[in-house]
Amino acid sequence: MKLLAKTIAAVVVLLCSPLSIAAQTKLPVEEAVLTRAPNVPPPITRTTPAKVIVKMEVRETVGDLSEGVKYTFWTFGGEVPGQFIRVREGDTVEFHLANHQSSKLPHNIDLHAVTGPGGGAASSFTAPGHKSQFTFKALNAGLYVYHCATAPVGMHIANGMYGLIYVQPKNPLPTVDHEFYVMQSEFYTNARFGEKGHQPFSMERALAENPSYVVFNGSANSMTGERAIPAKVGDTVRLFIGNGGPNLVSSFHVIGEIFDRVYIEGGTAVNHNVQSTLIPAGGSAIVEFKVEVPGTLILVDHSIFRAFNKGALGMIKVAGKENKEVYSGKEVDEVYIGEVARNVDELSKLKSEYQKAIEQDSTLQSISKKIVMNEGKNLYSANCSMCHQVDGKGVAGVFPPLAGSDYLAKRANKKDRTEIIGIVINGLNGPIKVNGQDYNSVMPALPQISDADIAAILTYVSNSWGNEAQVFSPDEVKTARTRVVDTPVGSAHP
Ligand code: HEC
Ligand SMILES: [Cu+2]
Repeated sequence: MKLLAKTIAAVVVLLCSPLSIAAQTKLPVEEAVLTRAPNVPPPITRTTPAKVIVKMEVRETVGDLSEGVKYTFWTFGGEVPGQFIRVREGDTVEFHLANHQSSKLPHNIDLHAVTGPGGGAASSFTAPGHKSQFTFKALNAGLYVYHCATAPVGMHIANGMYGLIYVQPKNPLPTVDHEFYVMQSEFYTNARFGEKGHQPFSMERALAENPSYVVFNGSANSMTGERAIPAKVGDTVRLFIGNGGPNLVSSFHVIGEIFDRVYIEGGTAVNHNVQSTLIPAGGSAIVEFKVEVPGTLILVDHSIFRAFNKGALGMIKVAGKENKEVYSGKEVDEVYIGEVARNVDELSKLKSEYQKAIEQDSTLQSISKKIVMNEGKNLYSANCSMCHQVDGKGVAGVFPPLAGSDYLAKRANKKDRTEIIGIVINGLNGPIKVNGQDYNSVMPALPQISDADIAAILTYVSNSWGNEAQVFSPDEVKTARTRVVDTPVGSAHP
């Protein structure tokens, strides 16, 4: 925000460039405010045209595609997606494209907002360590994608070279509380989603249109957790959404909201009351919605495996007071056993047969343990590590250690392990001693976790960081659950 203010302050300067069309018409000259996602430059309040100077630098840089996953991105402005450009319908745009000397390849820019050959591509073709300039008149209002169009075009786009330019209409859209910039795109790596380390581009997967990542704003976690977009109950939110592709069409949806208005494909036509809107590769949409109740809204591509398994997921965290008339929250929570019951029985029988088969084969056993340990690690990191820490060492005096914990070791190596399973199901409070140190605090209950998940977590914690114990099986947890469920030892949520 500070940066924005500074840039705006540094803006309106009157000068004349001998090269440009604007020189003859004596337009006022200003430098465009460029922002990084999810920020959008402030609305343009001018009511007459100007000559707007856009300065953009191409950089090839290594960044995060997901937690621990590195990728060499080719970028407009240092990040994916490229910086957001905002001009006004009728403006003359003088575009300066620089290609950093550290780049290995030439690049250029094709702006869909340009009326002219290649959208500026040929005029902006720039070798490493050079810069180019061209000028165009923003004749058509709307939200437009820009991208690199240097051969092989698909590869330049696949590596991150795209962004949005908004040509604000002469009659601007009404002011809203928040404007955000969200751009979907895919990444193609040989390795599967989430595999750590530096992952190179896979031309084969790009040709097969089979991405390992589908993301918003350049990475799988660009808008989740602490990086979620904030809003308040009562706010109207406008999202400028683009799809860089290179291949897929987005079925853009916000879980928990309905779009009050959609500027279809980023143009002038407005649709109302929309659940999901299609955004073609190389296309856009503007959506607006008022948030009525607090909670977390989830941005997804409703081609839903992309959202939950490939990264196309973002969050808007809405703060504010509940409105029970609009949304009640959970009103009934009862056990319901219908037609599926028989099938569940059969499935659990098969699972336990499978388990027994594994127990009789040492190779299968060791593979199965590795799978469980890996699942346990992920579950631990999602459910326990915020308190007990990733390395299991806890926080002295506050959260007891699991690494080398005598308390855990004793209970994980008993014949009957109901007590330790009960701690994960019901939580724990009251005084305990771990490795000679006293703790008297509260661990919240995690009753919504499945038997298999608890088994995996406990197997992981009791076999990591030097700990050792037998594998916990889902059946063992299931049996323990029936014994502990009525006698909670502690719970942060009464
Ligand atoms: C919100 C913080 C928090 C979370 C999340 C949490 N714990 Fe705990 N845990 C505690 C606290 C605090 C204690 C000590 C409770 C007491 O003083 O009675 C504890 C105690 C324990 C103990 C017994 C003491 C020891 O160090 O051996 C085990 C085992 C344990 N937790 C495992 C887990 C596992 C497994 C998870 C994830 C499923 C988990 N905890 C999630 C806070 C947490
Ligand atoms: Cu390029």
